[in-house]
Amino acid sequence: MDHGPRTTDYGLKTSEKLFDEALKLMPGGVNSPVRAFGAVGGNPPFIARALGAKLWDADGNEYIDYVGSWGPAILGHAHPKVAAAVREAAERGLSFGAPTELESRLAAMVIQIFSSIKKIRFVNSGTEACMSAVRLARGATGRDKIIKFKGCYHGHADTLLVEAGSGAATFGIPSSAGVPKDFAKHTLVANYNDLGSVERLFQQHKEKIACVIVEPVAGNMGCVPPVEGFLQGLRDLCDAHHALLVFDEVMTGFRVALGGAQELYKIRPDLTCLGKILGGGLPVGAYGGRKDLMDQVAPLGKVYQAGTLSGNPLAMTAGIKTLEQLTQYQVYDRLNEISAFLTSGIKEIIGTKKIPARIQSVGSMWTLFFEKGPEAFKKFFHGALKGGIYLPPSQFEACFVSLAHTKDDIEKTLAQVADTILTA
Ligand code: KE4
Repeated sequence: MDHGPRTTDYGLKTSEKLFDEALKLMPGGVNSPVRAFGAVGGNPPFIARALGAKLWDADGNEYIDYVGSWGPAILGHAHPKVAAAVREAAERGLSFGAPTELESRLAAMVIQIFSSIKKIRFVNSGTEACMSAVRLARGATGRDKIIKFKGCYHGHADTLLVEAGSGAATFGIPSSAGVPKDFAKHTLVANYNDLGSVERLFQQHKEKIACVIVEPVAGNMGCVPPVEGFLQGLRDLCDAHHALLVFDEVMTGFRVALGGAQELYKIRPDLTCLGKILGGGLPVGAYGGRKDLMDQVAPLGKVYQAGTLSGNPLAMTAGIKTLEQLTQYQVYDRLNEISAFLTSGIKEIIGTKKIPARIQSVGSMWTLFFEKGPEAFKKFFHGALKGGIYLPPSQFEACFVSLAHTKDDIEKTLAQVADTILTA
């Protein structure tokens, strides 16, 4: 069994040395902020290789992986059928900037899976998907304002990088430098699972709201499921006020069910944003929905959106091969069963050891919340990492189980959690 790289594979470069070098070259030494371990301290392991549910870092340490590249690795890393198909596709050229049959094949698969999606546009990230869906909602309704929820994350487009200040419903306050107040003022912020805060915004801004964009299961404040009636309430409010309902299923799509949260909770959005699993680990995002809306996207309509590498053959190939695996018989029964083995095991540990913590989950996405706050999470995180369990380095992220996690992986994880949670 190949146990990943030896440190010598990288000329004795340890993660620490690699991080020192990276810090000189890239802001924070990373290409996405959360990877820098800012919320938990310490230096991030530099990953050299991954296979199935395992990661190996540049120092040769092995981990059981519950980040899964923040969701895409639902099959496990380097699935042989996906990797082989991408290798073959690369031999035929990496990108053409011209239509290919592969795009139509993946589009047809998604449209088959999501009954609310009649037409789809591929982009390169979840950010692009959400940004474009919001632009389309504004273009189609002629309205400028949008409603998002505090704690929900839809990528880093200016109009969505906006958090409420305190208070239930307020004008958006930029959560990043560089977002002009003039942009943020069109982004209204409500409280997740609080329909009243949404209703008040619709009352205050009659006829001015283009859409409500929501994570149908929140994953970016840790895993927070929708309370009974919340999603249907959003559907009803959007219908009553002639606004569009946009489900950001970048994380939940193909995750909480093959057809995402809209399948699980039986709510039909007008537009859906997808990403992560859709590309199987290669950069793919997408937005899609009602035909009368999607036909307003260039070149057919007046809502402009474009992308050099959108729909490129390698990413399409990875997506097609990933969905081929996910559409097999009883895949989600298997995934949910192994996930429940983990989450119920953690729940039992918390209960018997009387730990002030709680686990929240929907299928194979879960978060262990520490009531004593970030310090407790930080201790737990590092204890788990030392014990070979790789978790997201932030209390406010979701963990993911893959189809490659075995009973043995889960038993090892539970033993480590039982050990480490006492130190938290
Ligand atoms: P990307 O642009 O990162 O592909 O997708 C943005 C996005 C949109 N919508 C949802 C619900 C998302 O969760 C994301 C991205 N998720 C984060 C982690 N929760 C990606 C990790 C990171 O930022 O490095």
